[in-house]
Amino acid sequence: MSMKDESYGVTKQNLVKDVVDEKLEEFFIRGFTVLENVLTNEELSETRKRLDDVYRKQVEEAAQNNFKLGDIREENVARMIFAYDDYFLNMVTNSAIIGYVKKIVGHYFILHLQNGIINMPDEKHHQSSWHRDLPYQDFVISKPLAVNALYCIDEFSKKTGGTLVVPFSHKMETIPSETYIEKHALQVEAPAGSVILMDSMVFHRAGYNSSTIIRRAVNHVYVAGILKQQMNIPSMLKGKFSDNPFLRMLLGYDSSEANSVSEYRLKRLKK
Ligand SMILES: O=C(O)CCC(=O)C(=O)O
Ligand SMILES: [Fe+2]
Repeated sequence: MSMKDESYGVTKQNLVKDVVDEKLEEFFIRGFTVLENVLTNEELSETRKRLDDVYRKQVEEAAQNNFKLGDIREENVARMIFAYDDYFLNMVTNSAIIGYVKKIVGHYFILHLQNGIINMPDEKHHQSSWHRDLPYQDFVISKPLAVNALYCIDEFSKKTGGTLVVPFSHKMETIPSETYIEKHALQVEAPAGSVILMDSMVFHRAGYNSSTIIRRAVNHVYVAGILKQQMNIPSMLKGKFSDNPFLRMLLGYDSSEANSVSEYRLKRLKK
């Protein structure tokens, strides 16, 4: 037995059998972990191109409604990108990620959001303010209700503005002081193609991009089935993908509220 295996007076210890367990232990204790090599280089170049295209489309949509995304601090964020380009459903349904989500929030979960973040060189991004992805929530809970999968589409480093996180902050009701954050926040450094798996209650923010490359990310929040979606995804998709039972659950087709007691009971009758 090596020194590091010794313990005293301990009756229970986590058991780590494989790399998934190792990552999960890190996730539950620190609030986040990094999974490398989730996307290939080909997928990354395709994603960059398609993300920029969807963003352009959303800029045009705003223009048609006579405003600029910058007017509402939405510049360089593309929302619900899978509803604009099916290609982005691959990230939502990635089997490795879904495997983790099941182990974290349980078997019944829905997609709350999918955002593309375009962190431009030498520009302050709105996501660079400290926040939780379940905003305005100030509780502590023993099991996560929500988990983020933040895909690094370009390299995350100190220079490119990798995400900053406050470890363990999913266990704190309030955001720690500036002094504490200054001392203990970490900046995630990860190669393009990695995924940051994070408890949605962890305080985090996008870093400042002082490089010359664009630092893109695609963020996903998966929530326990009792929570809401950021937008009404089923109404946005108009039935698309609803013939697949897994996608029905994930995209929220099966969790919309019944409009009456009769409708609620008729739904149960069909189950
Ligand atoms: O881009 C990042 O580093 C963080 C993005 C983020 O916090 C978000 O999309 O909620
Ligand atoms: Fe966030």
